[in-house]
Amino acid sequence: MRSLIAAVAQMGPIARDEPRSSAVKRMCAMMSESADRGATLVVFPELALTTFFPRWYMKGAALDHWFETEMPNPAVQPLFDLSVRLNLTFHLGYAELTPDGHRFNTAIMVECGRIVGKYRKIHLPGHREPEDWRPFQHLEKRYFATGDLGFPVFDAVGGKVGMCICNDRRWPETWRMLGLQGAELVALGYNTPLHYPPAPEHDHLQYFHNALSIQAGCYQNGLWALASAKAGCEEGCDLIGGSMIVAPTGEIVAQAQGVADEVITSRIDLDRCAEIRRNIFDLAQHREPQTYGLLTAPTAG
Ligand code: CDT
Repeated sequence: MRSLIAAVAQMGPIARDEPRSSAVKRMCAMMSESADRGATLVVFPELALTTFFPRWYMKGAALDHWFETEMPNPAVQPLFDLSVRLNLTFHLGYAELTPDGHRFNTAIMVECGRIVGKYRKIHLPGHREPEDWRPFQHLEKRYFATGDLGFPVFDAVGGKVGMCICNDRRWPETWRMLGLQGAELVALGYNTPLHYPPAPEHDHLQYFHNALSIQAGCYQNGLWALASAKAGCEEGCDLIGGSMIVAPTGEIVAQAQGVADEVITSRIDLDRCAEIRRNIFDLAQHREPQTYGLLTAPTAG
């Protein structure tokens, strides 16, 4: 049995003027709680160091303010140091500005103070130009480039690990790309507004669609997911909670109850992936890729 106790650390809102030091302090408290509960892995949300800034239109230095130009850096060093002291692996989402000026919505996995995995978000939601009719913007398409690292799967916590970020979880291709490479555990963070301005008639389905996407991804690929929300009313915008740990059978085994900072944990047996992978979703046996050509045909437009 290859098993560990894993934690998901959901975060409540981060105010626009809340410094990174405050977010890091909150994360350190949840990292300690995770270790106290026996966890050796903790997953933090997407863009966990700041408020969800794509809800505002900005340029120049005002935009640069939200990005990290190096990782680690002095603001996040306490997280790296504490994880070494507690002997705990962690997942962190942040906005990345590369030395050559590219911007990505990024997640890293850090083991013993060392970055062992890195992912840059591929499915960027929202819009490029500011749209005045919206109650809040969602300018990810403007502020981030499409991730250029593919869907890496790497060794961590004694198994094969992959990552995706927020909107990626809604796309079956994300999970299948990770599943095909043998991922046994997927860490993901999200910032999902309760209100979807282009189709408000779906607002009441936000929690359902979150769970549906993650549970389907796990079941159809026989892997675990650790999904961490930034939740609650952030600068007047309600973000869903519902952080969860999902088994390879698609069952939710732990779930956050509120929309504030909250740690959930579960024991995770990586060998349970075989329950699905050796049976109904034995990908090597039962896929029919020669019939799936359309899936990789270029998109129109
Ligand atoms: N952060 C992120 O990717 N949020 C999206 C919101 C979709 S509406 C623009 C999500 O898929 O949850």
